[in-house]
Amino acid sequence: MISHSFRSIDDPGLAEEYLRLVGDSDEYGAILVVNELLDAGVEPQRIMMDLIARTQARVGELWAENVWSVAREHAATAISERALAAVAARITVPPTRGRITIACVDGEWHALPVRLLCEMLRLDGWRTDFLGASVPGPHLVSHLHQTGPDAVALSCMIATRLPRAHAAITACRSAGIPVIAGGRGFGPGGRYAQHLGADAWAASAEEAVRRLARNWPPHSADPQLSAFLGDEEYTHVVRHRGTLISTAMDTLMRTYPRMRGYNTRQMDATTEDMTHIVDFLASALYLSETQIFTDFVTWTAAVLEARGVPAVALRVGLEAVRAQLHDFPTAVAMLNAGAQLVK
Ligand code: B12
Repeated sequence: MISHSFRSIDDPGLAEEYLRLVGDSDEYGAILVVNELLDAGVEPQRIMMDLIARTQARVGELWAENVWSVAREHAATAISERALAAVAARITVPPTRGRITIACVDGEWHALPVRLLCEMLRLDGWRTDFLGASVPGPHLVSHLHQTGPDAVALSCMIATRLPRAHAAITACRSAGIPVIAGGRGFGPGGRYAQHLGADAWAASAEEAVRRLARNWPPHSADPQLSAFLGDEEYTHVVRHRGTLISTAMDTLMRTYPRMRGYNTRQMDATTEDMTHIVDFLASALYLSETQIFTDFVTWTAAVLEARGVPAVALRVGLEAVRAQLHDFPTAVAMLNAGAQLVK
């Protein structure tokens, strides 16, 4: 039953009510709120950024804190996608600026942040080609050859995808198309984006709109293109990824007795955590950036704590990977730096 009527994005209670609706799988109610705001003359950009995007960030926190289940997060995200589509469907802006291809890097499934970006750019007069989640590099490049855009907007929300992001950035720039990068995977202030050769980076869709509206294409130096930054340590970790994970699981089983009582779901979650340890380590090695790994450890420790998993489990997991990499000093140093963060 709908008992409210919202007329401004700053209305008291709007954020909580909208979060309640998406958390209750009330798609009808959420879309009604969005339509009410549009009817009251609220700018669509404000609805997208201040309501839909902000709510999604809150959904992520609730999931990380173990207050909301994965299923509830998925349901809420599906409603956010529908609410965004409802806003987009109400407004048509003729393209006046240029054409931009928008895609997530290979293996990156967070499509909603770039969908928000896509709609914000469309409202600013760009013609957008939205390719969505996980676009393999070669397919992205053939799309560019077919459509000849003025820019590529590439999203990476999880740092494990950075090596793929690098290959994609290199391929786009080799095809003569400048790249704007974004998403939290590119690190604080987007510093990994620059390292990987992107022409520009923006923290948010609003910033990207401003960045692309002025001074585009950028006058970047001729790129020193190299599709690969990894060294011997990175190559070893990637090549032996499966063994590193399975051996670490065996070691955990021996050295962390509590695991012997795990049910299938707990075993799956532990395998996923071990997989993340190895994948974030590989990315950190690829970019020679210890912070990629330490940020991951800090985040994982908080997520595990919220789920009642003691810190010692993560420490033992890090140790189980380190024991297999004693001939690789950079990897060992990164694993040690991570272990120091786990109290
Ligand atoms: C929904 C969601 C998912 C959904 C995505 C569905 C979809 N259709 O998008 C699914 C279930 C697939 C998912 C999966 C995973 N997720 Co997730 N997810 C989220 C969640 C809750 C919301 C994402 C979102 O829509 N955010 C809202 C937008 C608006 O966020 P935003 O970052 O501010 O977006 C802006 C900028 O990033 C920027 N931007 C983004 N891309 C680009 C690109 C360009 C070119 C530019 C200029 C700007 C730009 O513009 C956006 C708009 O302003 C976040 C939590 C969060 N706080 O974001 C976690 C989150 C991103 N996920 C996380 C994780 C860990 C995962 C998984 C690894 C979980 C797992 N165990 O499997 C997988 C990884 C999947 C993969 N390989 O991609 C973590 C990442 C933590 C970390 N260490 O990096 C987060 C932060 C959750 C958390 N609090 O811990 N996830």
